[in-house]
Amino acid sequence: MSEQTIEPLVVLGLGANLGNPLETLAGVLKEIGKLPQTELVAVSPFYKTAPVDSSGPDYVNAVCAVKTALAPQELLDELQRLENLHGRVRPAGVRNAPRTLDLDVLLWGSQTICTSRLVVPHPRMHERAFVLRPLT
Ligand code: A4P
Ligand code: MG
Repeated sequence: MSEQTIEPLVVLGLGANLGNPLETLAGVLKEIGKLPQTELVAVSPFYKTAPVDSSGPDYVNAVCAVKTALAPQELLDELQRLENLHGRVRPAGVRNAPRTLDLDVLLWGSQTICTSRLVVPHPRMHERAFVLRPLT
């Protein structure tokens, strides 16, 4: 029997409220689909949401599901590279600053991950309608 690796379903949260959020989310979904060893398997509708513990214009939020052979930290590196590519700025000392693009790892199959760079399931996802609505 040949050996087969079963990749867990990884769920990502996408959010933006600066620049052109619709264009950014559509563009980054294509880029996520082209990441190495990664397949984009599902995308939720896009939702317009009021900022929660944040400021600035309304957000556009969505979630997507991928299968990937990347390790969690490797996927996080790729996601942060895409955030930077789309002009993400992190002003020092401002929590939940408005942003051109935020990519969060919400779920990694049924795994829990707790490292200095990555906590999965995302600790605040269950409190946030802008995550839960696209997930359902
Ligand atoms: N990090 C740890 N765990 C993770 C994870 N599961 N996914 C670390 C991604 N990153 C994770 O992230 C800061 C650090 O968290 C990273 O360096 C990574 O190593 P960040 O993206 O710079 O900061 P952030 O996005 O402000 O933090 P976070 O925790 O993602 O914020 P929240 O809690 O998600 O809140 N309102 C609406 N309507 N829509 C939104 O999308 N987003 C936020 C951000 C607030 N209000 C919002 C929205
Ligand atoms: Mg984030």
